[in-house]
Amino acid sequence: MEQKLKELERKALEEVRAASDLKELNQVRVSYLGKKGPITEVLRGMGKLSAEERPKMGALGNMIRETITKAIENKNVELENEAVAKKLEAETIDVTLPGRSVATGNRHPLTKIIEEIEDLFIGMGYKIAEGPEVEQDYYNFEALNFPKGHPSRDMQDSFYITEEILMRTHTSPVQARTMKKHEGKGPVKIICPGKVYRRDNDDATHSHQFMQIEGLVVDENITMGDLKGTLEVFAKKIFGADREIRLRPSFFPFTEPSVEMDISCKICHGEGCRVCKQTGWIEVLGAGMVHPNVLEMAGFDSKKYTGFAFGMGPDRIAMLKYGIEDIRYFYTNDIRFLKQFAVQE
Ligand code: 2NL
Repeated sequence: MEQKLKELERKALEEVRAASDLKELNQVRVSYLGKKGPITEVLRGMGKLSAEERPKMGALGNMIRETITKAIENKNVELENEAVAKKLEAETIDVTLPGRSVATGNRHPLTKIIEEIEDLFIGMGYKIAEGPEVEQDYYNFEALNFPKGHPSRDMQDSFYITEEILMRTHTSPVQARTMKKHEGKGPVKIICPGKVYRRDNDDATHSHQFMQIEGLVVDENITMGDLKGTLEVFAKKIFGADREIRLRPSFFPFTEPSVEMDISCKICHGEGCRVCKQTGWIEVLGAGMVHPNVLEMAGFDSKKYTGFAFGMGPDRIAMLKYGIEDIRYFYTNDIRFLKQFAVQE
């Protein structure tokens, strides 16, 4: 009996050792340690043994059971550790691999310029005003002192929808509308950015749709000095602190007096070059003191109130600032062009 038990122990331990996974190990446990297992079966024959032998065999049987149980427990831990190690290995992340880059867009150069100008004027207490692109003749021309017979009122120069309705040719109607809303009371201090439309044949410097930003201040005691100081701050912020400005007399129907502002040429510092057409100066915007007729039509007392206004084309500003040679680049969505403005955000 002793030999049979020892043989069983040897075989069981051998099978435990050979088990390659938890399922196989469990089968070994069931087959050797179960109630109907071979050890119980052998010990059942103890009745035939002498009273002396019986407890010895019983003790041996229990010892063998314990040895096998221990072996199974150890093997169990071993197999579990192995399974965890295998899983860890399968799920390893190589943190040294290069990351997948995320494709990002960037702001359009015109948006950049417009937001930069907006930020500057918001910092000086201006509000942003917007209005319709499909506009009445009254706000686009009449309320701005554009006389009947002015060439910009020609069918050839504007996109008319009816006799009285057209695509706005400037953002000035937004200013006329905003002034009217103030019901004769200042101050008005606004910046109007937006799309405008002209009946032009597109080329390197003309586009039938482009951008405009206008500014308007109406209050008591507003002078040409306020206009000049404001324009100087603008020019130095957008084009650089080393730029000079120059105001030249000009004409616009809605301002009197009217001026045009030039900035000193950065390329030649006033010497004269191709960019500034040998003059040392580059034209940037138009401006002036709001015409009394415009103030009166908008409901302001022109004896009490004065104001200044200015208007510029962000397309032109961006072309000057970034050295862009063709206005059509802004509107043809060539990603190679647009991507050049992705940096320095
Ligand atoms: C230019 C010139 C200018 C204005 C726009 C304006 C608006 C009102 C009253 C008076 Cl409601 N003026 N706007 C004044 C002077 C010049 O724009 O060459 N823009 C590209």
